[in-house]
Parts: sequence; structure tokens; C-alpha cells
Amino acid sequence: MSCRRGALIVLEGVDRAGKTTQCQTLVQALQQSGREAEIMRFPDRTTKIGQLISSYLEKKSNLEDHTVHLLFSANRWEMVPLMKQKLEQGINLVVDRYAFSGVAFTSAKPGFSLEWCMNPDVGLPKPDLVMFLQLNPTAAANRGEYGTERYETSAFQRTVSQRFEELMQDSSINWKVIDAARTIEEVHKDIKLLSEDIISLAENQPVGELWK
Ligand code: ADP
Ligand code: 2DT
Repeated sequence: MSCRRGALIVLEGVDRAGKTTQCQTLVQALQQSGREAEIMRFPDRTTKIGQLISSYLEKKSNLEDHTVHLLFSANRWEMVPLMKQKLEQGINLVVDRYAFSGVAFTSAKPGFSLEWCMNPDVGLPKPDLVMFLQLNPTAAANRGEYGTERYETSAFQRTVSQRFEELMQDSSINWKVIDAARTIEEVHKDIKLLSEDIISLAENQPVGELWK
């Protein structure tokens, strides 16, 4: 019997929009309904490349801007064989940030075009669904202070939000905007419904290639 593939589901959004909370809640809900599901997150700080990135984010080291962009992309590419294997085994992958964060964050720096930033990620497994958790800066601020990592300033995050808005104009990606200002349960309900629909749709289709 041929195995139905799993769906590749990505959550994106600004800092404190609830991505991590919702990824965890979604995986639990899918598992409770008898589906196989696993969480992944980018950057994956556990690999050698991930450790370089982590040290950069923690401001323990400095890296040239193009270089760190390529490391973030390499950190996704190094996980591709595993991602494909899991999807083929019928495991649904719920991913906390993906190439869209990669492009939004680097292109928020001076001198970086969206196009240059997208190039290294062209051909990655294409998400079947990308849910953008939308939250205004005031509501985000009510969820706590920014941390001390690189990029965690309100000015930079505002530019990142603008870049996400530009990326969401791309109709080749199945974007869904979620109002993340509601309760965890309300947001989860929407995310679960959208995910269940896409899991049924994706299971008989091949995995696509991002931005190709
Ligand atoms: P992200 O991964 O997007 O940065 P988190 O899931 O880590 O966001 O959530 C950031 C903080 O906001 C956490 O303290 C979390 O408990 C809280 N939080 C998450 N979702 C909600 C929500 N819908 N309403 C209120 N607080 C939330
Ligand atoms: P968290 O681990 O708290 O999500 O923060 N980033 C992420 C990039 O600049 N490029 C990327 O490709 C990715 C995936 C977003 C990680 C920080 O790293 C940024 C916030």
C-alpha cells in the first residue's frame, strides 16, 4: 500500500505572535486525532551550522551579513533529506519559522533586496500552507519585553513586518493570515482547521519546490 505523504505546514509571524505556542499545540492536537506530526524549528540550533547562528544571535560572535544569511539557508538545506524522509513516511511537519523569516530578517538590513535574499532558498521543500500570525506591536509589547538577542528591537521588527507584508503578495505561496491577538484557544481552532484541510489535500500531491 502506498503511503500518503505528510503535509509541510509553516508558522511565521513577528516576535511573540505565538508561533512556538501554536506549533506545540497543533502537533499535540494532530497527534491526539491519530495523525503523525512532528515539530521542527529554524534556526535549528543543534547542528554545527546552527551553533554558529546561535552564537551570532546571542551576540557572542559577529558574522558578515551575507555570510550569516547563507548560514541560515544552509541550516535549512542540511535538514532537507530528513524533512523529505519524514514527509514521505506520512509524518506531518509543523515548522516554527522557515525561509520567509530568512528573507524578511536579512532584507530588513540596508542594501539587501528580497530577490537576493530569496535565491539561496529556491528549491527547498515548498510548504503546503504558511500561516502568518499577525499581531500589532502594541499587543506584542503586552506579552513581555524583547529579549537580548540580535534583531530584538522594535525598529528592526517594524521593518521585518513590512518585508513579511511584501512576501505575502506572492500568490505562489499558500499564505493564510491569522489574527493572533485572540486567545490561544481561538487562534488554535483556526490553525487546526486550516491544517486538517491541507493535510487531506496534500496527501496525494508531490512536495513542491519553493520559489521555482
Ligand atoms: P513566538 O514564538 O511567536 O515568539 P511564543 O509562542 O513564544 O511566541 O509566545 C510569546 C509569549 O506570549 C509567551 O509568553 C506566550 O505564553 C504568550 N502567548 C502566546 N500566545 C498568546 C495569546 N494568544 N495570547 C496571549 N499570550 C500569548
Ligand atoms: P527564534 O529562535 O527565537 O525564532 O529567533 N532568523 C530566523 C533569521 O534572521 N533568518 C532565518 O532564516 C531564520 C529562520 C529570526 C531566531 C531569530 O533568527 C531570525 C529571529
